[in-house]
Amino acid sequence: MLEKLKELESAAKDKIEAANSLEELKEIRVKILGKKGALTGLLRSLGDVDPEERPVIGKKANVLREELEEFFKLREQILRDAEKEGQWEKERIDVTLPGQPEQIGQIHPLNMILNEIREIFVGLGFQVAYGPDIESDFYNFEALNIPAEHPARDMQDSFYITEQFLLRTHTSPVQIRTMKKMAPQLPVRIIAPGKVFRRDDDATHSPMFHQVEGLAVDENISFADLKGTLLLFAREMFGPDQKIRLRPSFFPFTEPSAEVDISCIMCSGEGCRVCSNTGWLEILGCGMVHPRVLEVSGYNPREVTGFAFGMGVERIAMLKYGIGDLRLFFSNDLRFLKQFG
Ligand code: 2NM
Repeated sequence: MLEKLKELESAAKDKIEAANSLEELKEIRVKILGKKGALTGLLRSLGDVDPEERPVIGKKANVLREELEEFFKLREQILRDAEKEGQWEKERIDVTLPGQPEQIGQIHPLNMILNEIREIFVGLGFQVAYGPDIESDFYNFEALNIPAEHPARDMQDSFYITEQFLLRTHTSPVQIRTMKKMAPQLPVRIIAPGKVFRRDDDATHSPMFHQVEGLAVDENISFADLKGTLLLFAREMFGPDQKIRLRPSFFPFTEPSAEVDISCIMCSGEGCRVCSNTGWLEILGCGMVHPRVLEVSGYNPREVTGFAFGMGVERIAMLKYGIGDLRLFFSNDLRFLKQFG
């Protein structure tokens, strides 16, 4: 019996020492000190022992139990400390590691172009004006001399909110609002940049795109002023050797009206794929403000005249950066956007 106790003692101590986790230690404890554990079993079989030896062996067994309890406690403390240490180690922040570089963005290519356009016209004395994206039928069409039968007024071509309100199809309503506010003060020199909306969707048309429209109203504003302003714009935007060409056109809100071409920026007018061998690229529309438009805006068309123009920001950006699909501007693909840093 004594032998058995000795064996149990050394085996138990070895096992406790070898336990590598609190869980393992718990299992060992059950196997030794539990109800069906080795030491418990030994104590139960005390009845088989010689009555004289019983108190001695009983005492030894109890001392061993206490000793083992102490052993378990010690090992448990060691394992607990180790576990905590491991957790700290895992959570420790190494302040000497290099930092994560901050992903800072950059100006969107459309805003880069818009900034350039704005700077050019601000340099010519124009101010920047804004207006709402949702417009009334009056500001978007009526005041601009666009008759009720005009196709732009059709549901097929514009986004209506109600019968009377729609997403603006151009930024011209901003010009009307500004003139109405300023009249009869002179001069008016504004550009109106912003989002516009039309029911169009392909590689060169998006249902939402950006326009910059310009307007100058004063005494004696002539078509020559318009042409000079646009030539200067073309030179500042596309280079000092730029030429422009005006072709007669039609807009309900200007008379006369013209389309403006610049000499092709790919081939300098030689003729290439980009300009369909014409040597010219269309970049904007313009004209002298229609007398009716001046009138509804509070100016006397017998006393003042004005010129106006409008351009698509996406189209200018596509030409200047050589981009083939306008939808790239709105897909938020960083591989595309990062090329303009
Ligand atoms: C264009 C072309 C020609 C234009 C006209 C006006 C207003 F309000 F003064 F009548 N604003 N913008 C205009 C004229 C716009 O875009 C192609």
